[in-house]
Amino acid sequence: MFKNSIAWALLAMLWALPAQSQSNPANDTANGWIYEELPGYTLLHNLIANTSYALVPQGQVVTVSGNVPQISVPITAAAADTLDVLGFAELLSSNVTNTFTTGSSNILLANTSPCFTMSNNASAPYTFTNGTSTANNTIVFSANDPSLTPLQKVWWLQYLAYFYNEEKVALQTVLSITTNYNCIKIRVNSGVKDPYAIAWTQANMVTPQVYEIRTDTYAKTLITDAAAKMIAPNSAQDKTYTNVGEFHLALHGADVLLDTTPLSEGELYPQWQKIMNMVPGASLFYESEGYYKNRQVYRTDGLVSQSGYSNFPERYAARPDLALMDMIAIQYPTFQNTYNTTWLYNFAIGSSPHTMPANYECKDTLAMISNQIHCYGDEPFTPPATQVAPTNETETEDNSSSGDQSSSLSTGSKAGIAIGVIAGVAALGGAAFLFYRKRPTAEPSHNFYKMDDI
Ligand SMILES: *[C@@H]1O[C@H](CO)[C@@H](O)[C@H](O)[C@H]1NC(C)=O
Ligand SMILES: *[C@@H]1O[C@H](CO)[C@@H](O)[C@H](O)[C@H]1NC(C)=O
Ligand SMILES: *[C@@H]1O[C@H](CO)[C@@H](O)[C@H](O)[C@H]1NC(C)=O
Ligand SMILES: *[C@@H]1O[C@H](CO)[C@@H](O)[C@H](O)[C@H]1NC(C)=O
Ligand SMILES: *[C@@H]1O[C@H](CO)[C@@H](O)[C@H](O)[C@H]1NC(C)=O
Ligand SMILES: *[C@@H]1O[C@H](CO)[C@@H](O)[C@H](O)[C@H]1NC(C)=O
Ligand SMILES: *[C@@H]1O[C@H](CO)[C@@H](O)[C@H](O)[C@H]1NC(C)=O
Ligand SMILES: *[C@@H]1O[C@H](CO)[C@@H](O)[C@H](O)[C@H]1NC(C)=O
Ligand SMILES: CC(=O)N[C@H]1CO[C@H](CO)[C@@H](O)[C@@H]1O
Repeated sequence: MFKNSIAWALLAMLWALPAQSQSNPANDTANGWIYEELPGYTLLHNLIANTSYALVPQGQVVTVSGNVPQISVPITAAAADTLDVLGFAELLSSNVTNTFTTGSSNILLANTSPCFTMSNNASAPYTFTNGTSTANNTIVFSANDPSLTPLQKVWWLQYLAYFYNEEKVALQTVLSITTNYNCIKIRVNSGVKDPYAIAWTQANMVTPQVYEIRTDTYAKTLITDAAAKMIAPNSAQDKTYTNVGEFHLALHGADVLLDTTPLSEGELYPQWQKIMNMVPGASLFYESEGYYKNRQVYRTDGLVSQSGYSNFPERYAARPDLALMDMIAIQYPTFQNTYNTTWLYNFAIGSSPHTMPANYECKDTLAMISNQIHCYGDEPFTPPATQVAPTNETETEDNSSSGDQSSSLSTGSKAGIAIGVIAGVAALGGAAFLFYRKRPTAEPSHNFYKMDDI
């Protein structure tokens, strides 16, 4: 048995040996941040936002070279201006969660974690934000960046931990989550021979309405690590569509859709179909597709707070192991029989999101990360023969491996579509991803918020 803990120990050793070399996974530029140990302080660089922080132990005075803000660590009070930082802070000690005394108004509303007591009348010397501010009271936290892979995102736990002198214990948590992720990735990929095709879709209700098929590194890595093929627009094609027929056509071969279109309260699958123009007469291209015929349309907001806010934007970046496990479980419910998806739920068959219990409690880190994933890497997973067969007619980015010649369009007409679409679509930017919305409840309406606008 190649058990998690053994794998963990190996990983830890791997990390410990080349302590100062470039292969130190805790100090890899690919993660989006690095640190330097300098006399008397630690210099932390956020490479995505291009900001740096000199972390000076409380009560000490050092001379910091360059125009770098000095921060006394551990910091004693902070505000949250981005939700995902709370999902990470939750994995550190209560000494960390207790410092989050306040946040912007939409964060105070949308926080789903019981680990924080934030008030709208407190003030804090530092604000964790997703932005590019260089003000010396702002700390940019960029784990949400879609150019990071799931496993690169989890290293931001250590970035956050540096502000609290908890980087050593954070490292263990990162390695433990990484081990679980890699174990289930290996198991599912060694067992699946005929992969399903998954598209991550999102309609944006700008005018004119546009439809997006996500192609970023995060989405692509999560889907392929779950042993699926990612449906992606052909290379000459922009990832956003104004023409709904072209959008439906691009979804050809999709067995499963994962959708993050923002919906208003009370909007369910029928309303979603209208938004996606999957209604009779809109186009010929969707009715025969696997995702539509087999009702395989999933949403990420399957776990909501008592007041109806989705837990996914807060925790998905900190818990790539659960995000991957969900992506596997929607395809292969028997992968681990004891696992119920954390966030993803089948929207097309009318499943309901789970509401967190009123007595949901803040647990310690170990309790948070254990007992969910049980994985033995040397036990390859075999999909049961009773599973619906993949459509196997997929236009994926990787056109070489899947031997598919199913598209009825010539390359010339594809390029024509691409040029038409590119000309018609205003640049949407990489964002447009994490909308967190209030799910339907019996309570009065709140406004909903787009995370990227925070
Ligand atoms: C981290 O990496 C950077 C460059 O990639 C290097 O300058 C720095 O010394 C490294 N820090 C540690 C502690 O290894
Ligand atoms: C990053 O910031 C430094 C100093 O603040 C500046 O010199 C440099 O041009 C910036 N780099 C980028 C890519 O913005
Ligand atoms: C929290 O901080 C106190 C005081 O610095 C320290 O004694 C305690 O060990 C810390 N707790 C954790 C879980 O790190
Ligand atoms: C802040 O609000 C809380 C209730 O949310 C209240 O108990 C407290 O007295 C307020 N503090 C100040 C300084 O207004
Ligand atoms: C920025 O830091 C300097 C000294 O390091 C301090 O004098 C100044 O008040 C700080 N500005 C803000 C907005 O906190
Ligand atoms: C999964 O969900 C089912 C049905 O709601 C429940 O009976 C079961 O206890 C759950 N399993 C776990 C491990 O939470
Ligand atoms: C896809 O096919 C085209 C033309 O057949 C080829 O030029 C391109 O390299 C292929 N792409 C991949 C990722 O295999
Ligand atoms: C799917 O396509 C691949 C490559 O053409 C082929 O090897 C495989 O047998 C097909 N699977 C099914 C279920 O048709
Ligand atoms: C500076 C920074 O971290 N910006 C990120 C904010 O979040 C969006 C995604 O929602 C990223 O695209 C940005 O890079």
